[in-house]
Amino acid sequence: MSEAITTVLDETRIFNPPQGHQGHIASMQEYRTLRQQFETDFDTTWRELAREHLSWREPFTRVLNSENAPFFRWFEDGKLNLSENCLDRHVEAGLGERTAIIWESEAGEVRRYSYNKLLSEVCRAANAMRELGVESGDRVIIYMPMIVEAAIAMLACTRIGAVHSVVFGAFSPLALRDRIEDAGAKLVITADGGGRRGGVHALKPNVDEALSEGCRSVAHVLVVRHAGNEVEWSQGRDINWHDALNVQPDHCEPLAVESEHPLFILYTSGSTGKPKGILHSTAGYLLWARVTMRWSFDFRPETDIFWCTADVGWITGHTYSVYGPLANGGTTLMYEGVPTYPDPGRLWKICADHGVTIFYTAPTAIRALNKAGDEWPNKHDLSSLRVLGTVGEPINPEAWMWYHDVIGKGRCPIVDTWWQTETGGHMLAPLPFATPTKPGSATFPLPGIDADIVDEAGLPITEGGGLLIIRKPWPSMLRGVWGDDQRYIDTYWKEFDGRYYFAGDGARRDEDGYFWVMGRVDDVLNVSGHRLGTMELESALVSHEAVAEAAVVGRPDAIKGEAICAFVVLKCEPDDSLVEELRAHVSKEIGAIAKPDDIRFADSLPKTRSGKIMRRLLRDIAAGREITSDISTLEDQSVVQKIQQDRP
Ligand code: 6R9
Repeated sequence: MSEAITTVLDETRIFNPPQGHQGHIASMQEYRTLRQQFETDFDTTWRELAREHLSWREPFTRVLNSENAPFFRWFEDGKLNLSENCLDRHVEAGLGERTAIIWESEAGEVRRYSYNKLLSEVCRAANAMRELGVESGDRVIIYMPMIVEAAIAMLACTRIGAVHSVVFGAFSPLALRDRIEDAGAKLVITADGGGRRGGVHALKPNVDEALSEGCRSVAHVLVVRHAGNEVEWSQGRDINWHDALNVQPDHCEPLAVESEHPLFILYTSGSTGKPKGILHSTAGYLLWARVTMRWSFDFRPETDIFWCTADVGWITGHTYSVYGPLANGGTTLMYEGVPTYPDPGRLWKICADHGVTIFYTAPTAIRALNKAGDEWPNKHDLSSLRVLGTVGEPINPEAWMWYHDVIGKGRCPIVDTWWQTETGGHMLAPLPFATPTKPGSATFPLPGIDADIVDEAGLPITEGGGLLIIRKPWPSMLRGVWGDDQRYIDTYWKEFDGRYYFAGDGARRDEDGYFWVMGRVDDVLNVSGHRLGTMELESALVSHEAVAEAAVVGRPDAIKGEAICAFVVLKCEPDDSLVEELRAHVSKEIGAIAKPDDIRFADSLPKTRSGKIMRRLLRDIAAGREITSDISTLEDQSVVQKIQQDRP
């Protein structure tokens, strides 16, 4: 158990919501009534919500089709277009001049896109993509920095029914190649590079490298000129984004697609094999993106300036940097740069400069900024803030309290939102002006979300620890794993024989019924809020010629939540340079976020007689803890002593 978790176990403080403001869901009484409504009249409640919040081209009649469970279909006979819901709808309502996106670069340049401007750019991009042969259902990879063109590219895909797959810009060429191939993408949209720490993080060269082998499905690469770095140009294949858009009309008829039309694929790590392509579909995802913005953040599109710091390469960036705010006709902020550049006050300066009202970030950032000292936030006027959110990993009470006291000055409710790439949007979260909060708890399931904590046999736990599950389907749930139906069933539905969605997280319920998410129960690490599979890391390590065998575990880290600790058995004698070489190798295979923090060489790995690596034991060793696991099944008892002696 990590330190964050042990302190959470002792947490008893409770904070009542601020008085004097009514949230979209105004009280716990209203919350309970709404939950009850979903309970007793599931179909009607979802039907009304979907009719109220989405603009339909063809209305749906059927709410949920469970005939082919767990391949659920929502609102299946309806038709709509996502970009129309995020753009045209607001322009038609007279909001065309409202700011949709505020963008700030690391160097301090600011650009504002009104809904009118965003719509015409999206139309041009959609027309350009069509001209390049992209058709409805085709896959498009987006490998970009945090620039407005990333959001434009996503929305343009949705306008013509293309399926986007955003790949985080820090992923390596090899990781990018895997995703391009798995998705069978026709087009890659990228930029020359992005701004990072005062320099340039080149992207286009990574695309060139990724495409140098395989990837035969890719016909074109659209390149945004942004950072100004030199890039090579492959005639016929590479196309300048600006040139392509400039010649296009700023009107593009949105394609009405079926509710279940695939919207995007987003790759995420699991406990086995390569990252899986989580598939989301159109109507259900969009509905929940819109509704959770209101329920969990109390989003008021007329007045709020919403800032989610997540990169669009992650699900949080999809739902809460782009689709959620735009589906509501509100203003979202995008920042391209690191949070501590040029100093640790940067995020707070941006909040002050733009009058950010709702701020959403990850515990790892909160901890790092807390460590940098109170003088940084105290230099800036944070009085515009009214709601503070957190996501990505369990937040330790200390970080929560700092966020609450120093950033929110005790005025702003903290919304700790638990959800996953797979869930599409928030599942557990407080309602900012209704739910009393406890530091470290994501409180309760949102209305309509039938989440529970059960024991291994699937029986509900009234108090204490167990596994987090979701019983009934919900509109924004994943629709499958791209190209691998069996993996979808095996990963999420097998654990409880198809009865519940298995989230892969452990959780505890306290005496007041609050949920406390404790972290993954599978072999997935959470490093600074990023999911990494131990298996993925291990295969990257063993692909190095010097490595015979590797086992990777997480160890508690005060800032990152978890650090990556690799135990490596070599084919040769260890030498000092090998540690750095292996770290660089993993970074090249996956990306810089996957670089192991510790590499420890061992003669052999502790295994059970049946050949399973004893990860719990390795976790104890990595954390420098006393060994608590039962090692009686260990094949060779001397291994433990040897590994412990080999401390770095
Ligand atoms: C949105 C996102 C999902 C995993 C999830 C869990 C952890 C996310 C959390 C949290 C505790 C929270 N997680 N939010 N743990 N409290 N508020 O992060 O998606 O990248 O798919 O990660 O992150 O372990 O299972 P994703």
